[in-house]
Amino acid sequence: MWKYEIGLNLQCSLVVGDLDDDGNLEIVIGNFYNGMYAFNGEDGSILWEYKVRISGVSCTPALGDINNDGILDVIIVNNAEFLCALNGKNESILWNTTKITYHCGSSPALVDVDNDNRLEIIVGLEA
Ligand SMILES: [Ca+2]
Ligand SMILES: [Ca+2]
Ligand SMILES: [Ca+2]
Repeated sequence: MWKYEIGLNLQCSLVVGDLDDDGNLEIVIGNFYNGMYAFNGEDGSILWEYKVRISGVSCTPALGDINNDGILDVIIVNNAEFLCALNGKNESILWNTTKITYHCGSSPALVDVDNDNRLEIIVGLEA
């Protein structure tokens, strides 16, 4: 159907979700050097591209509506150990944490652990 040469050093898996609420799935994937891409699944065109500050992405991103606005958000851990939340529709930054002290080699998980209908973000850190 289509293909896109994303560059060297893909270390994470892709995730799929309807980021812009048009009924078609998008594909989200991170590049070790550059950052994140969201592709329109129906034709492979780029919905958005987000340059991660300092370094790229080696962990699979997580998709979920963390601010309950009806739009899927993209949660990223980048290689400089920043946790970042993007609006899935237009890659605007919802928030960006300060540096996580330890290396994070896993993907974030989104779960409502306290049953308040708001998702929590769980990341594993390497001590
Ligand atoms: Ca879509
Ligand atoms: Ca949202
Ligand atoms: Ca919660």
